[in-house]
Amino acid sequence: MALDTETLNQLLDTIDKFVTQRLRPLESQVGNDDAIPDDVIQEMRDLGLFGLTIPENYGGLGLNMSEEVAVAQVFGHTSPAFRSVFGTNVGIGSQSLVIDGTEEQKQKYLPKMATGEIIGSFCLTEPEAGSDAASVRTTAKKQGDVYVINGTKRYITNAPIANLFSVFARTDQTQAGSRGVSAFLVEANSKGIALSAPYRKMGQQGTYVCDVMFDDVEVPAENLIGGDEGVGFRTAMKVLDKGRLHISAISIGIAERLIEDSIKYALERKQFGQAIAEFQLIQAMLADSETDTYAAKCMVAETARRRDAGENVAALAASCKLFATEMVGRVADRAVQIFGGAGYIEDYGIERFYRDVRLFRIYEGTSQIQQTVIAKDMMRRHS
Ligand code: COS
Repeated sequence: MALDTETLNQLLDTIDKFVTQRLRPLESQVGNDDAIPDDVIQEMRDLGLFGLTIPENYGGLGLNMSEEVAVAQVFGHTSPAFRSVFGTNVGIGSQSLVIDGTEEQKQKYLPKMATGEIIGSFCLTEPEAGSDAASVRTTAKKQGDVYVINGTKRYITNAPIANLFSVFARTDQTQAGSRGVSAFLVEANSKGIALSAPYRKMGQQGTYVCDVMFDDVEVPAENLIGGDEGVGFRTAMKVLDKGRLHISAISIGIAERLIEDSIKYALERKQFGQAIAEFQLIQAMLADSETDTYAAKCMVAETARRRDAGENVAALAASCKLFATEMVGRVADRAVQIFGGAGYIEDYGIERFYRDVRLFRIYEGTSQIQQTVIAKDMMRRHS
């Protein structure tokens, strides 16, 4: 249910203050320590951030898509690692359950996800199934009242701190593609689960990512999401449609932050006897970034509105993700250029954002996968 305007504005204001006053001063520390302080995570719980999109009847705030992207944009004004802590509960770690779970499954897990007591994590990618997500090799074989899961999931965000995994595994060995895949809720303390060491990454330090290995892990049959086999891939795609809009909104927020930093610097920094903002070649970069960001903002707001109105926005969400994530890459590149030497130096934080945003063009579907989703939709509509 949509919030009234005043309540939404209050929420955005609270988050803006938290981001500006509490998180921004910690960016450099988080980048160096590769960890989010525990007290910050507790404050996120207290603010209700883990439950932003979980329906109200399960203890969340039940934000619709338009509200979610508005919040995500504000959260984009700081390092993306902060958002990642609660990002899986708001997005890919909870939405399989929210969208396709049974009532019993929702009642069992969602209230604790809304408070942040349970952290959810989305296990789709495998060593041999990245962009080709329908080719998952992880198996789930039914034996009496349980499914026995075997396989490896790769690059799983928040796996090191997760309590609950949404796992996509093949229940029908005779079906090679998407139709043999089912989705499961697997508690992280189940016997037979092992985690790799956390990955060391190009950017987004403070975001936790590792592999998850399943060795004869027994999962109660009632943890098959929605109770039906063979529809797990579709569940994953529905979750990703939403996730792609969320990532687009974060990209917009970061672009806004980088523009703010760039204009401030360009007005202060003097060369040839004047502020570099006075030079038209600098102005061109600022104007291109502003225009790029505005375009992405319009796309995302419109697609979110259409999703809230009940439309299938799979291809539009792909367009948003393609444009917004490539856009923030351009904006970050221009920010480095405007800062010049300072843009390459750690102390200014610009190079950190430059590295952080690179991931957006890869995870939750690469830019090339978004292009294929868009083109497939075009061909379907025109055939
Ligand atoms: N919503 C609902 N159902 C969807 C859907 C969507 N957005 N997209 C596809 N489906 C359904 C299709 O309707 C089809 O159903 P039927 O078998 O009942 O006809 C099924 O899913 C398979 O669809 P399709 O044939 O399009 O699947 P492909 O194997 O061609 O793959 C891509 C589609 C490439 C788009 C998909 O594999 C993908 O998104 N890959 C990237 C994965 C990704 O984002 N990974 C990141 C991991 S999370 S960080």
